Formats: sequence, C-alpha cells, structure tokens
Amino acid sequence: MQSIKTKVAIIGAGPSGLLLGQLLANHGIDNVIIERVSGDYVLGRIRAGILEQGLVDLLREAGVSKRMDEEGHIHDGFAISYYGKSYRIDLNQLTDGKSVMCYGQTEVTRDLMDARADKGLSTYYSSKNVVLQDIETAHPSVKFEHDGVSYCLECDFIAGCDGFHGVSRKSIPEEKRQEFERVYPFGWLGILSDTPPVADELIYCKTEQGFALASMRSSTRSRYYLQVPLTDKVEDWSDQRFWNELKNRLPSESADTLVTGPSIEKSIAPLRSFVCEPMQLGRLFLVGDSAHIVPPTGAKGLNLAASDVAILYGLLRKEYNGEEQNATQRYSELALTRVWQAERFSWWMSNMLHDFKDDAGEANNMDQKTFERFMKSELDFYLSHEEGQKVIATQYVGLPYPQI
Ligand code: FAS
Ligand code: PHB
Repeated sequence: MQSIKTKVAIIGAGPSGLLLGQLLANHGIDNVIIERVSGDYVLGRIRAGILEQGLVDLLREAGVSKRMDEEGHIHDGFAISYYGKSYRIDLNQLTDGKSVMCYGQTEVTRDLMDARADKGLSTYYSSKNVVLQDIETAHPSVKFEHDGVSYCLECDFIAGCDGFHGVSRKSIPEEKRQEFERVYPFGWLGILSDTPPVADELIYCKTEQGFALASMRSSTRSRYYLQVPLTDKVEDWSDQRFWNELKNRLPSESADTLVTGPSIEKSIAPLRSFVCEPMQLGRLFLVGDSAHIVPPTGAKGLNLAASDVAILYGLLRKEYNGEEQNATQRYSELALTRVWQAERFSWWMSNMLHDFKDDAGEANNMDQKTFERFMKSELDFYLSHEEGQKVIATQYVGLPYPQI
C-alpha cells in the first residue's frame, strides 16, 4: 500500500471535482482527484448546455474561461411554446440585464481537464475500489487502486464530487442522512446533430403530444429533447422517427425550417428530483450530483453543482487562511437553501411543461388529467402576465449565491 498525502481529496473528475480542484490549486491548496473512469469516458457524456452567470464568473475566476468567452453564446432570452403559441421570456428586460451562457458541459469539462493538466495536478483516472475512511475524524483518508497499485491518500478533507451513483453519499451512514425524492413518470430522449439550430434561442414546448426542447451547442451543432414514456428504449427511436415527432411538437414556424441530419449521440435520461440532507458528515462534503439531482427542465443541474463548489471553496479558503476556525462546518446549511430553491423551480417547470394526462402514476393525490388541467392553467397564468414571466426569468438566470 503506497501512502500519499494532500490537503483536499476530491472524488470524481466531473465538472464539480475539476472546478473545485482548479479553484483550490489556484489558491495554493493542494488537492488530488480520484476518478473511476477514463478522461475520455467523462468527456463522452453529453449533458448540460446552459451556464448561469454564477458559473461563468467561477470559470473566469478559475482562469478557465478563454474558450467559453470565444465560443460560447450569450442568450438574453428563451421561448416557451404553449400549444403552438410562443412567448419569449426576455431575461435581459425581466432581470435588469442578466443573461445565460450557452456552452456545453462537455466543453467546460474539457477546458477544466486541460487547465488541470497544465498545472501538473494529480488526477488518478480509471481508479478502482475507492473507499472513504475515518470521515468523522480529523484525519480522513481514501483507499483506492490505480494501475494495479493500492494507495492510501491521507488528507484534511474529502470532497465527494462523484455524482448520483458515487461512493461518497453512501459513506454517510443511512441513519445519519435523510433522502427526498420524486421520480417522474417519463424520460427525456436527447439527440445531438451537426445541423444548424432551429432558432437563435432555446424553445421549451408544451404540446398535446408531450414536452420538447430545442437547444444547441454552437451555430452548427444542435441539441434536441423529446419527453418519452419510461418504457421506451433508444432503439425504438430511429432518427427519422425523432425528427418527425420533434416537428409535431415544435411551433409551426420552427417545424417548417427545422434542418435534420444524422444523430451523433442519442440517449434517454430518466428524470428525478433528489436531495440528501445533510450534505456533509465530519470532513466529508457532498458536492453536486452526489448530493442532489434535478430534472433538466430548469437547466439547473450543472449550475447547482457550481454553487456548491463556490460555497465549499469559500469556506475551505477561510479555514486554511485562519480567518474562521471550522468554517467548513457551515457548508451544508449554506448550500441547502439554494439547492431547495433550484429543486423547487425545476420541479415546478417540469410539472408545467410536461404532459401528465396519460401517466399512471399519482401526482399530488389526484388523477392525472385533473393534475394536467391545473398545470395547464398555471403555465397559462405565468406566461400571460409580466409579473409571472419575471418569476420564471429570475430563477432561470440563477438566484444569488449565499454570502460565505
Ligand atoms: P457528474 O456525475 O458529472 O461527475 C461525477 C464523476 O464522479 C463522474 O466522472 C464519475 O465517473 C465519477 N465517479 C462516480 N463514482 C465514483 C467513484 N466511486 N470513485 C471515483 N469517481 C467516481 N444538467 C443540466 O443543467 N442540463 C441538462 O441538460 C442535463 N442533462 C443531463 C443528462 C444526464 C443523462 C445526466 C445524468 C445529467 C444531466 N444533467 C443536466 C445534470 C448534469 O449536468 C450534472 O448536474 C452534472 O454532471 C453534475 O456534475 P458533477 O457533480 O461533477 O457530477
Ligand atoms: C441542453 O442544451 O442540453 C439543455 C438546455 C436547457 C435545459 C436542459 C438541457 O433546460
């Protein structure tokens, strides 16, 4: 067993782990990342596409924003198409000038990986049998295997950035954590294609046939989603079937101009709302998807991971600078307020924009068609009043990060 030491052990080299590692290293706080899969495998996952200003600012602070600023697209608004009638949510006008950045999570991750490699920081990809030890003591450690060698990484703190299926949350004994969950009775079938986006801004569509989203990665690469039953499999959906159904759900002026082409990625993601409380135990902190999951309807998943990183980074700095003893013990309480705000917004947007009338599951103890009518009226109210649109816009651009 080889013994190695660092200040902060980071489990997971997704956006949470890489961003935290970069910020800490820039501040002279040594850290090591342990990742279960290869870097290429991490980059192969197609996920988020919209960055809140908070995440944009963090990437700039981390010195990892050059390509984002060159290739990303600022979006001042987005559309909600409600049974074919389009409403533009003017983010700029409704939030005193705020906007969002359209730049894929894959690119954010690639930029962070390159920056970490440039700094020569330690990242153990393709690691096995990762075990967290002594998390409730002042000397936690992480056991893992890499390239056939067994290691024990001694550290001051462990940041569990290992996603929903990681080891960190499960390292908190069940009796010391509470889990809150809502699993949605449908999934999102996503397609990536090297075709020009159907519109300059995102279009969220609520239709009789179900939800659809028209998004993008660049002026030549599009990302589209369709609500599909949980029983559907990717192989049930040829590209042609996808494009035909997307045209059924897009507003007519977009359906008429949609440019189709071969999919370069196609997958179905289940939707869930999930929160683990607390987000820490002793010197283990749960960050990003290891602590919470949101349905992607509100574009909050990656952005919520970013605010967790900002909070933990700020508290670790205070503790290492000697500004506040045990500052990190405030992490969970500070993070959870914003987590629940994003969870509620994502749940609310999912309820309003998806079609529930045929789903077998019970929602709010009423039959689905009644629930569907309530949600249809809710969305109609918020779209047809500027105050209502302001409620949507204020949360879509991202609520403020807590003061550390
Ligand atoms: P991640 O899951 O990205 O990263 C965790 C890392 O930990 C992974 O690399 C994993 O391999 C590693 N790991 C796991 N177990 C480990 C172990 N035992 N030891 C070491 N490493 C381990 N968000 C949006 O905003 N918009 C979207 O459209 C969107 N679409 C999504 C689609 C899918 C299919 C999924 C799953 C998520 C989607 N999300 C979306 C949410 C997503 O972007 C997450 O919020 C984001 O990846 C969170 O980043 P991390 O917290 O770093 O977790
Ligand atoms: C995406 O581009 O992948 C995307 C954008 C906004 C969402 C969800 C996904 O709400």
